[in-house]
Amino acid sequence: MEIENGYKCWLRYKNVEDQSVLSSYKSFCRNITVTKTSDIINYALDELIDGISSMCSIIPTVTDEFVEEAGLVIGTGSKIIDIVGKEAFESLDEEGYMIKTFKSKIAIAGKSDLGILYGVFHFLRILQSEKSITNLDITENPQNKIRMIDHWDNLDGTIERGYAGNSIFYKDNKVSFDQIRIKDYARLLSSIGINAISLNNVNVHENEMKLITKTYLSDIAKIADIFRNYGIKIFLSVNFASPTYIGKLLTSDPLDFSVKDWWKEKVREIYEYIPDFGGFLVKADSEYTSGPFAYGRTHADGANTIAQALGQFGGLLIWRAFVYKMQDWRDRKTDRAKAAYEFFKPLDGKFLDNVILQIKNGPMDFQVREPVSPLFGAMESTNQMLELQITQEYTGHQIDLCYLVPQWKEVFDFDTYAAGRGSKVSDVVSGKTFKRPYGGVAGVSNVGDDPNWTGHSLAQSNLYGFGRLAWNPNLSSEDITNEWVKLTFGKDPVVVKTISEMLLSSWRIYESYTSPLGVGWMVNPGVHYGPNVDGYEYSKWGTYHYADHESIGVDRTKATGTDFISQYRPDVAEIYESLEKCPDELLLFFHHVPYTHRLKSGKTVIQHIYDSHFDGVEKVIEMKEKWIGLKDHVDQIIFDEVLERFELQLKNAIEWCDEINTYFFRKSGIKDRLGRKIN
Ligand code: GCV
Repeated sequence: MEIENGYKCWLRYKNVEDQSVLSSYKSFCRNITVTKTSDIINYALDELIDGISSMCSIIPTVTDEFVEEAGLVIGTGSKIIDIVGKEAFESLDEEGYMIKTFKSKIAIAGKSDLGILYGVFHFLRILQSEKSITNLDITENPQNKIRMIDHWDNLDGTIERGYAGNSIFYKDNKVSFDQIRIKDYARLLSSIGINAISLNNVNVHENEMKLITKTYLSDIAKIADIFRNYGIKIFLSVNFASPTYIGKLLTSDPLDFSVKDWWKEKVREIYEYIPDFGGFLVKADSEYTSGPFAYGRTHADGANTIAQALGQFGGLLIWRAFVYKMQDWRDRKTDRAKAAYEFFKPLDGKFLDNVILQIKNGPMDFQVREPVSPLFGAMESTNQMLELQITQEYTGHQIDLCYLVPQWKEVFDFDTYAAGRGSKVSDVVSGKTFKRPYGGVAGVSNVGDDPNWTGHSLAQSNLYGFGRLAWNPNLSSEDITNEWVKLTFGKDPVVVKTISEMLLSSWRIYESYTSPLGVGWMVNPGVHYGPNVDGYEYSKWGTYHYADHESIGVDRTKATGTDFISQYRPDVAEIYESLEKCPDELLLFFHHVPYTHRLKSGKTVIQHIYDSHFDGVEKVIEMKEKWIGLKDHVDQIIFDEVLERFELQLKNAIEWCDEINTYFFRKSGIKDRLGRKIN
């Protein structure tokens, strides 16, 4: 038997166990008719044949002609349209697909090759779940045009905020990759609908700046060749000051004609190597990166110059809104949370149509709990993309289990009121709310060269869930979770129930021992793992909790605080402004309150801090025990390696509990109502 170490992730294609299901699969899958050929279709076909032979132990015959016998029919054209119905087919988007059973045939139809590939992956997902295929009638269109993975990989092979080994693209300042591995990565990403990938860190250091030079472009083009077969376009992060650093110009001023020409020429050169190049991703004027401010220009000036160059070839410019300034911890009026809105809102309508503003989900920085950024929906005439962090920087380093789909769902479902009630973030970023030409979702990758891709095997669920939500943000957390567990571990009900429950509760468990009531930032500086209550308190980063002996939290109200709250639309602002209405989990993000303040839960703030930390430790113990109960149900390697991580997680949770509870007991002098041991 093959030893499973997690490499195949959710594309394991295990033998179908249910015999009646298997015999139905065999009869439908024995013949495949393909009505079209292209590279993408050939790869789709390979995947289908591999999947079917592995799951059903038959090798299907493939023809390009319609046959009388039962079988799968894949592609486009009149005979397929007859099966799926003309009207329904016409209504498909460019990347959409239909899967329909008609008598003894199943058609997988799409308008484009990519749509057909996505349809094939969906069909394989159905087979993997051992569901009936006798009556399929599925129509799917992606809700977001751009569904992107952002790698923070450096040329030396390290990964910024990477917790699963080194880069799969670079080593020792060279592009260096295993073709099979990249192909498998492309398969994994395409199977969840990803269609764009940025290949390097948004912090573009000296070496990585040269990725857009001849020295590296032919190698980057080789990576693009692999991803292209799976419908994934390549993007690169570039340094705003490239004209000066690699072009040797005297300036990188975006309004200077030599700079404009330099970008045009650079882009032209890139398209010679990669004709379908996606575009650039830019982090400018942020955390010491170069940007337009150095030349007295705005971010719109900066973005438009580069976008114009890309526009000649249909390329996109993704510009990050993660811009803020360093500050003085003594200054309680300046508020980092306000920065992105203050910089970008006045620029609404000033960006070219191929610029997309990429906004982190929260106004600070991927904390365990933050409110949704008020910038979503604030810019009606600007394309917007949501940036999520799949890699677990503040959420446990892929040591602690923290499944982020429930967090992301809250973000997608958040009502911005941007165009009245019901203007969800998902509709703003898809472009629907303001009828924008572009929009989508990007996730910072959690992948490295560890055998199982993500370090913690269960962290694969975050990558999977990200892709599924980027395709359709209306899917429920429960459905995505269930789907992932079954594809990865099989149908065993004990496994499905246990792992699903574990995943679905894990974010709140992590929150309970690390970030009470939305406070955030009580982590070890730089590392962002493990407790350090005052680690960021007296720093320049704008990341404070303001705890004293009586009270804690950041007053961001209009009445008495930084007035961050006014950046939200009035219906939202009213809720956050009011102590009574503000949800408990965000209380300390928005308000500075005494430890004795009573929450909606009925507990005081201090008692909540004590309880949630003790409770967090208990819950981690329970998760670990439940995992041990799965010993004979999951693959040995995966079992051992996850158990090891649970042991580390427990140590971490105990550390957090002891340090946080002790800190606040010493600070406040208020005893735990339940008299538990606090040092
Ligand atoms: C890529 C945070 C992280 C940095 C990251 C930055 C960003 O500050 O700690 O590692 O840099 O966000 O998103 O640009």
